[in-house]
Amino acid sequence: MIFVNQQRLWDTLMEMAAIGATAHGGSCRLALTDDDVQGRRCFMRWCEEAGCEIRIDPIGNVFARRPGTQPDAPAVMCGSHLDTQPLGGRFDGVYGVLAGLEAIRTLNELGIATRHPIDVVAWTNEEGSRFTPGMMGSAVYAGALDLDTARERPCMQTGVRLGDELERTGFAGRAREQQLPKAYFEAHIEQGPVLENAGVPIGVVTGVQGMYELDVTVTGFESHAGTTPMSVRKDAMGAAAAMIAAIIEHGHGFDADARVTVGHVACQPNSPSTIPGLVKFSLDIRHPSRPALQRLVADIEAICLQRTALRGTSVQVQTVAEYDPVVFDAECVTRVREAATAAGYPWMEMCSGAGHDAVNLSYVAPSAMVFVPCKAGLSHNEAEDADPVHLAQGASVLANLLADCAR
Ligand code: HGY
Ligand code: MN
Ligand code: MN
Repeated sequence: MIFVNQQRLWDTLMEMAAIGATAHGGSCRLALTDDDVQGRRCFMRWCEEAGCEIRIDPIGNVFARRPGTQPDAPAVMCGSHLDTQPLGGRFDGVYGVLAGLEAIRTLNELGIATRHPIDVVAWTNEEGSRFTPGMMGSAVYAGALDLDTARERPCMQTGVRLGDELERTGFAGRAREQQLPKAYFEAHIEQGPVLENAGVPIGVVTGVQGMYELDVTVTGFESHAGTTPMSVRKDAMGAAAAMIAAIIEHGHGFDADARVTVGHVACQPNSPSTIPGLVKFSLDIRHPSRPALQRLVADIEAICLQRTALRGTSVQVQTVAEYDPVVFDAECVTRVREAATAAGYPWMEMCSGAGHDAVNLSYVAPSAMVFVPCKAGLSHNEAEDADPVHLAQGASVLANLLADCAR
């Protein structure tokens, strides 16, 4: 059995968390901002110090390779993301990347060589907080999203194109991946309360629930707030507010597994005394069952059309990304279970409520995930926290998975 260095993993996580640290103990490294770049460069330096070769692909994914003894053998890959939510925690994504680095440092220390190379990957823009859709770098890698489409996506805050940010930051790489990995493993905090409530340190993740990301655009007509009678105004905000209230209500009533979120709203011209002519909002809709998810999305589209008729506005609903529920590779899941058992850690099987880069990787390579608990199940919050012991246990499981699969 291989056991990683708990203190070194924690110190590395805290050093990364200090980049873009927020007022209440979290991190803010939005994709391809200067803070994200600083985090990426720090990761690259650590990997080079651990003897890895770095390559960067055209969407900015960073691959750090620990060479194998048979260089042409396909790599065993692990990874996650270094970008965060605007008020993000210190562990979401970062843990999976730095657990991979810690696994490599441990293999180096123990003098363990593997036949297959091991790749640790930091995927670009997993969070989708500046540019939608999320899980973007892994989607482009897996061929689920076209590179040119991704490069054209505008920043929701400033309008700058993602492609321009890749050029500005020097992360529009040239590496074209020739060979798919033998397998992909991603370690992550659970981001929910299941493991903590069960008192179990390791989640063996069997799949991920389905998800739709939609953009809704409500178009009205800008006019004066004081002079335009209520009866004739085309109020995009009035229509959007009615839609959002009805959509969220529908999510509450649908069933216990439904998840419906409006997390981003933008209004034009965003001035108190002008009736808004344009409102855009995001829809994040999830469900573990594919038929139920499709019913939920169809219901919500119908709600948008009904509410728009009320205020003389028009509505456009655009699908930004859609993911069916994923079932991970049975052999990879078995490997996770066996690695946890061999290490002597209690484990339980579970489905992920959050989306992960492993969803995209599962389309092109046998994949699975390892979860560890987080405090009170809290994530996408600055107070997100995790126990250093659990983090090391998950990283030890990952190290054994990588070493065994790459042997
Ligand atoms: O939204 C999610 O599930 C993840 O943070 N990408
Ligand atoms: Mn994540
Ligand atoms: Mn996240």
